[in-house]
Amino acid sequence: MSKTLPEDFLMGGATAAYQVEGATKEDGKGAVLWDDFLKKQGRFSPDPAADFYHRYDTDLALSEKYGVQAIRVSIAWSRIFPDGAGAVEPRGVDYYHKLFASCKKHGVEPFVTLHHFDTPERLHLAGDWLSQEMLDDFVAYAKFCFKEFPEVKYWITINEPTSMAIQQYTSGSFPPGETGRFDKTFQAEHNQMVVHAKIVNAYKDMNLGGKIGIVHALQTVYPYSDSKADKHAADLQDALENRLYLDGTLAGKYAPETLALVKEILDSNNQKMFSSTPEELAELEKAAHQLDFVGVNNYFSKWLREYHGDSETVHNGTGAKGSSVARLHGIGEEKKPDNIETTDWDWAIYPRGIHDILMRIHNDYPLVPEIYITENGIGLKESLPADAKPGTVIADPKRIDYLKKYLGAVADAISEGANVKGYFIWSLQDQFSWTNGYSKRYGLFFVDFPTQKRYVKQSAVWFKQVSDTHLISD
Ligand code: BGP
Repeated sequence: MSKTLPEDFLMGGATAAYQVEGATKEDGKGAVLWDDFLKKQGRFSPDPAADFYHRYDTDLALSEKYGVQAIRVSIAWSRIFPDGAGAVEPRGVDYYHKLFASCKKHGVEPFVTLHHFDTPERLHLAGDWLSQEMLDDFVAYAKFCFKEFPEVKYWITINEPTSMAIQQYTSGSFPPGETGRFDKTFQAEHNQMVVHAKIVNAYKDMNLGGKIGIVHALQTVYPYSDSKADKHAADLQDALENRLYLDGTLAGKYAPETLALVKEILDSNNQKMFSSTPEELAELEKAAHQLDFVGVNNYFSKWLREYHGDSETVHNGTGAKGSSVARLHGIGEEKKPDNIETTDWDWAIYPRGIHDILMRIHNDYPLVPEIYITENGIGLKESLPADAKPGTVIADPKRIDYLKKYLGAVADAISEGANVKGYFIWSLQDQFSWTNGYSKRYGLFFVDFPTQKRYVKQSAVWFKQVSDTHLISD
């Protein structure tokens, strides 16, 4: 049976500055935490990415043609303030004005993120989200953007604070690459929530008439079995990835049960609880009452079982199916039930997960008025057919199947009361992935990276049909 989406449901495509723009050394752009980290790793370069810095108009024209009504872009902080603070680079400011003008020309609404994993290098070296200097400079940069870009009507403060903190300090796949530091992870999460709250409150004081939200990675966590121990492992993992953050940003206060789970993780690892002040907690509470929307990034779900050994994580960054390992001391071990289908990167395809996380927000966090799916999609190994010509449409049935199931689950959540206003596919076009380089493709539009030519995928044709009709057919 086909499912229906509301008439005003927005269909969008998502990008992030560092993953699409390329031109990392052009027009005075300052260095970011990734530049050196990737160079030392020597696996892949962030240039040219999808060369969006020069080709945004082409991609926005494609968006217009294929029913993409909105686009998630992020501003690269270091294009505006190359050093994170101080002197402004006018060429960076000009670029974003031109990008937003092109959005307007093509009738594509920009949703603009202020920080999408790309901390300026100086501030990263100063301690990133653990440093007060970074937090202060981020507020100043945000206020600058609000004044400079009145054409933007939808702002997002931070993309995925938890996944950034976890990958920086627990699993080590993001710079600075530390592992097992739950204390730093939770402190960085708390700090990001506080600075997010300050920015929401400042934006509301400025009365600019737009909307402001935050984007969170919410991968649903389930127990592997019905045993008490597995259920507790799932609760601990959920506290680390979802609950602390949902409490802090959507309820404006941490529930005592959430804090008890966090403390249990830290105690098991002999690490200190994160610190907070009454002023910070008041800021969180105020912001939660003013937040316009929450963005949900959901790709997969996790199943947890009890585990008492040492922490061990192996990140599958190559698409070698079955190579991931995730066992955290004081939390649990990830183990998928046998019947769950996975991608080559071991991400569980489980549409029920997106439904369940939407219903959880709807039921447990009623303060937040609107929800957007700000990222969802499937990474695949795809290549250009040898006989491809301009106009060749690339077949990607697996993506269409994934999107049908996930969008269908979103439609179910809407019919059960969740106020979901739109859906952004990750990603608009193929782009650079932080830990997977160029081999994990997500786009509606195929990018032949050596030539930077774009080819339409069949999923884009399917997407346009959904955007035009609001019907998800079988
Ligand atoms: C999200 C990020 C995106 C994007 C996506 C896909 O966590 O916000 O920036 O990278 O995940 O992840 P990956 O590139 O690892 O497949």
